[in-house]
Amino acid sequence: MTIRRIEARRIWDSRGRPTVEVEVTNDDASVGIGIAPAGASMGTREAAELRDRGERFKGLDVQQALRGIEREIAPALLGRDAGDQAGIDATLVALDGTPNKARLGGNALVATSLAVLHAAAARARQPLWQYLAQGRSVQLPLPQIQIFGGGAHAGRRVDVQDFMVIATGATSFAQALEMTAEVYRCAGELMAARGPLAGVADEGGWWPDFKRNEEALDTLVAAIERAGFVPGDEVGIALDIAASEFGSGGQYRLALDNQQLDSDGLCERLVRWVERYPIVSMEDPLGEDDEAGLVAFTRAVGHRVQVVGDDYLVTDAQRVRGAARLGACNCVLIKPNQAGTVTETRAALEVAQALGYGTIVSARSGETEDVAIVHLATGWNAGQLKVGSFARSERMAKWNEGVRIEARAGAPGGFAGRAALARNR
Ligand code: 2PG
Ligand code: MG
Repeated sequence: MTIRRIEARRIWDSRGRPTVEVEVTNDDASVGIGIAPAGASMGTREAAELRDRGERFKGLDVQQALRGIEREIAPALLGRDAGDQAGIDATLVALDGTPNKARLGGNALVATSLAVLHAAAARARQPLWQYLAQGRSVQLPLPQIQIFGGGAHAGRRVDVQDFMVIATGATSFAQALEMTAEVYRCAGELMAARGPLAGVADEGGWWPDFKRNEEALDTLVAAIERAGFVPGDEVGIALDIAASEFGSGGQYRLALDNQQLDSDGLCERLVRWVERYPIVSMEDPLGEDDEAGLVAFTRAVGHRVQVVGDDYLVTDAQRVRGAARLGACNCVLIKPNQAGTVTETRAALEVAQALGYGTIVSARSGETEDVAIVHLATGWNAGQLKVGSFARSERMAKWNEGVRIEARAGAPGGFAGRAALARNR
């Protein structure tokens, strides 16, 4: 059974920006659709997006990426077997020919690669998660859900990017969402009570109308309690510091707190937060090039807190191996468009799992109705899933897909729960 048709088109993401969609049709008329998401806080080593530049849509149009798919990618893939994901992804990488996928574009490649994957699952007449699980016992992931959005997703209103919660007391995916829904609502009520409720940030979290970064943490703890949960025990805090966005060369500027910190200073500050607040997970605590800082932070708190590498590891198997040699982080954020193909994404995840690292499949701040990552997180048994907040349908579509998977058949292994959180032994 072979690929009969490949079509590429421009659609629009959750920020109203152009993005790439690819539709792959097999001989038997089964179809797969893949869509490229887009980040705002991006690691410098991510697969590069191909954007048109110029005046139109602030330079973000994707006509060149579409042309590359039509003229080069489609002719190379027609007649190939959609089930040969590794072979097809190797062709995509070779066709592009650059180390960072800049020529054909990481956006063109990831949309194509995901479309091929969907087409293969459709041909097998299986839900994507089941096609990926291949009979293995897999679990529904533990969700990490944003309550306040900050950093690059909220006009840098606060320095920290994601203030999230993890329902560590939940025993099912559905229950984790129920608990989070209450915390999200209570956080909104607290914001409204203390002044202007200024709307939501890019991923649907409440707009962070705070005077200090720690005020967000205090409010989050209050929201967890107001929702009737024990902070840390039933609902824990997860932060994405996204430190590369406010520092480089080991120097960091917390604009909201009007403080300049070096690597040790930021590390100490975050260790203090871990001691004072019910934090269970912290992502990108130091900048992507501050390897010594990441090692020091992991050494200090990695035994009790999950330390996640995003901008630092960019879903790259080689970089994950390097981090493990040094002892930096104990968990890897997995984003297909950072790698550029499904096969490279999976390689990063499998290397992380083999090294005893936790894994979190993650959406981007620019998303669509595409729900593929929920299936990747389940079928690959990643253990955790990060999608943004509990509002806006590009986010809710993904949470709802998890509810459907759980309600229909359920993953054979059940729900990953708090055991999925990584901690150094
Ligand atoms: C991140 C993501 C999602 P972006 O940093 O983890 O929150 O943001 O897609 O903008 O890189
Ligand atoms: Mg991040």
